[in-house]
Amino acid sequence: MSTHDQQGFLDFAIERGVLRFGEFTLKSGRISPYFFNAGLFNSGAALARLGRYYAQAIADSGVAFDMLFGPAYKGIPLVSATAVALAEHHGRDLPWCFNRKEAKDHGEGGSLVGAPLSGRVLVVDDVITAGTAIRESVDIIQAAGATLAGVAISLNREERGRGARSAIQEVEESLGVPVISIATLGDLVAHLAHDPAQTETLKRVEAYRAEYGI
Ligand code: OMP
Repeated sequence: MSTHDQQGFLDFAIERGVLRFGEFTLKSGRISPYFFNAGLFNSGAALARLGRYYAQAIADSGVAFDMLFGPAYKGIPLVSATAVALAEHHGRDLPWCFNRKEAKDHGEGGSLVGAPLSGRVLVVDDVITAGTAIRESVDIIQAAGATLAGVAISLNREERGRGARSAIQEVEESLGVPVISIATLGDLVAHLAHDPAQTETLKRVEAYRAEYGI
């Protein structure tokens, strides 16, 4: 049973302009009536609060893991904020690391920064739509001889992946690990349904869900 506050998180994302409504072309080419831009949690207090939402969702999930990994670039502040919140609010001081996009050939070398990748690794990322980005993290973790324990994201868009199932289900089944999300498209629909001013947006989101949802 989840104890974290999905509706509070969505209010927070809308207030910060992170979650916007309009017309957006996704990485997959789909035209979406909403977009979640985690880069706009761009103040100290906003990032700290975001880290607490991630940490709570992770704690609620009960998933077992030994360390955290944030994929470059957007996963880097997310994983650091989550590591801080797990230590400060959940009594779990865990190692964490991130990758560089370009390998360095001098200085400390290597493409990983932070704690060495080992044991069961939880990936912290922003959004999964079609599941392309997450597969790169899996390659990095496996190349280091570590194991993927799961993936924690802000928003599960609950869209079909390459087949009939959702991209998240495909990731969960092909990789054999859970995907933890702070909020889902279902939570967003419930959120919009509570606000009479959002009737038109709700209609567009529901039409999009009918076309690309699961
Ligand atoms: P997939 O690789 O298709 O799973 O898409 C995930 C990536 O899409 C994210 O890491 C973002 O770069 C981007 N994205 C968002 O950030 N927010 C959204 O609401 C939708 C997308 C997207 O393009 O699908």
